[in-house]
Amino acid sequence: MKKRILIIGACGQIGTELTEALRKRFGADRVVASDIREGTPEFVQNGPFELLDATDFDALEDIVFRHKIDTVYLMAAMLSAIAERFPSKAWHLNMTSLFNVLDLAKENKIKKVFWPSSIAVFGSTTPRENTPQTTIMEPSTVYGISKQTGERWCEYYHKNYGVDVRSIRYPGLISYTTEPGGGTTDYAVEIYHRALKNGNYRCFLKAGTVLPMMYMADAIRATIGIMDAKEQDIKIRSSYNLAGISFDPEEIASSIREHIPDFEITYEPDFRQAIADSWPKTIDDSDARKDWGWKHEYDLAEMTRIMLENLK
Ligand code: AKB
Repeated sequence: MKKRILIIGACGQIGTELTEALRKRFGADRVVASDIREGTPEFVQNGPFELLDATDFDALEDIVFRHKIDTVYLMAAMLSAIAERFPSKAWHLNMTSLFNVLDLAKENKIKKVFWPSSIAVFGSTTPRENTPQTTIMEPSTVYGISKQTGERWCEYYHKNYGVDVRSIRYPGLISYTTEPGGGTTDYAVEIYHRALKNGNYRCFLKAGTVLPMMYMADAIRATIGIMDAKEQDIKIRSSYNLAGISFDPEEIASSIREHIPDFEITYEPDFRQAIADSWPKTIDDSDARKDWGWKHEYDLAEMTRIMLENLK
């Protein structure tokens, strides 16, 4: 039987590009995009689209039945910075949507699940350089706590109910198609928009704040790569560390100056600094490389070239 895929949160930063990549690969009619908000007209016209609140189990089950879905990518979530403003809403969305999807898989109504975790699962007691796959995890944000809890539940559903759930811990993601919404790493996208528009950027993180990041094309390849891997090759059912590039705001500003020599960056750290300070600087992703062949492609210079060229 041919795959039929549902993407939840398809209008978000990752969802938009993931939908496009999966539609290219499997055919638009086999990939149902869904979101709590209506997508752009082009997006909705390019293939099946459903309005869906991922916390509503019955609505989700109805879409799964109507479209004969076998694989779900659950991309809806409230990110780190915004979740600190709405802790209980964030917890409700991030956890209820996960349980809804895992329960459908447990009842065998879907066969395979992708669920994104994040570097936010780590905390200030985690080793920050080359952060290992298995290490101390004491997240201090609502988002991080929800992702760490989610990882434990994914592992539990796999071990006890045989659910084929796969996950990666995304670093900060950078893309020109859709802007991120409410994350701590969002500065690394905003900076390109402002560089082109104003020639300067006031950064909400301090100079020297190194964080793990990744160009979106690499993240999409990783997402599809882990879902393509043979079931027996997926040895970790909580979530895999995933690394691309790590840099601080100064380094991204310097890479922009290669194209816009007068570009200026100033610093006005806010509450997001404390979140960034609790996250790793670099990640050891050797398990993902070994188990399912992960390898990143984009470096900072190449990403900057692509971002500026496309945002222009
Ligand atoms: C955020 O900043 O909250 C996200 C993430 C690292 O998961 N981009």
